Amino acid sequence: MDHAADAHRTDLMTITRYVLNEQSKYPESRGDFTILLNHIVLGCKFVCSAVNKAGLAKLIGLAGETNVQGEEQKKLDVLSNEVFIKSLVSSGRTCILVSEEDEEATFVEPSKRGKYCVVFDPLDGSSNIDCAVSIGTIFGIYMVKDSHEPTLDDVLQPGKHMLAAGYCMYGSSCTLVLSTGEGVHGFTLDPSLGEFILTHPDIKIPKKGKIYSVNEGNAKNWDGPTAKYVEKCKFPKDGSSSKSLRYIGSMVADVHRTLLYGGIFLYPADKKSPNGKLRVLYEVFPMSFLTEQAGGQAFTGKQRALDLVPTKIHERSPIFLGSYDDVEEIKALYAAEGKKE
Ligand code: FDP
Repeated sequence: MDHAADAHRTDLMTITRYVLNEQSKYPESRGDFTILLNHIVLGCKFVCSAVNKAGLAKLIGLAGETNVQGEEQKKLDVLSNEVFIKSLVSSGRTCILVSEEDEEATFVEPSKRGKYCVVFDPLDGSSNIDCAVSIGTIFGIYMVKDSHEPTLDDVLQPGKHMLAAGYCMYGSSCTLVLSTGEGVHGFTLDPSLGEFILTHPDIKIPKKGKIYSVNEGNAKNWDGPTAKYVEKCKFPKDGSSSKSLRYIGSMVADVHRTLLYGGIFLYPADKKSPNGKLRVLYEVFPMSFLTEQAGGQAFTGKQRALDLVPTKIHERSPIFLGSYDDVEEIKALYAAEGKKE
């Protein structure tokens, strides 16, 4: 970026302006999506401000509850969840909400109902809160199937049916990355304006990367293809350089780096967790949607991640996502393993 030019820029592409521009391509559109997105953006700004103040405001620490996965809930998780649920319901544009923090889906009361279903993790990477490492919000948006009474089937749809997906990373800057199905765009919060400004237009993931990102502490339980792939990253036999290992342990931050620098992010199945750790609806799908939109691939070990049809709202899946060529390699290893069986 040209920071000197930035300082004098007067024609700012805010996220709202960007979405309104997109909307103008569809004359029949009534602005519902723009209103929904504005409410997601409001939630992100609130959480960003809370995360920034967390150390000072003593928001850090356990809230004394556990979430549906049996993990300890932090105060910031509870707060972020409440903020997003209230903001999404008050938008008047949603009918079903699925949050990582809530065991059951929220069905919006009829008087406030709209046509969108939002699946989200209000504060992903929460084990990193107490040490101020980047964390984030992940979201995906579906359209309710018919204008009938909404049911869980409206959110148990394959990821390829998502209309939009994104994440907001609360890091050294607050960055919102969004795809409405026409490429991936990154917006950075200008705290003085309170606006997200387009700073990373049309993000394209490098075709091949130099980084692999995985929790290697689980290596003893990996299956053959994952173990072989990581071995190849470290000891390539084709004369290429070894890849670097980078693992933050916060999916938003690891995927953000993967989108910008290229490489591969893996959360594979292992003997202890045959379905991996990451949740299909609000982690695997949105991140796979963004990766594909940026020109990369996302694979579960068995199929294209976005083809998966979830049967439960908190279902998990293994995931390998990132640069096209890097994911091609792991797909080949799984295909070879399949032939042996
Ligand atoms: P966290 O447990 O801190 O909430 O699914 C949540 C997640 O973080 C992801 O953000 C992250 O990629 C992954 O779990 C890290 O898991 P490991 O600690 O098992 O590596």
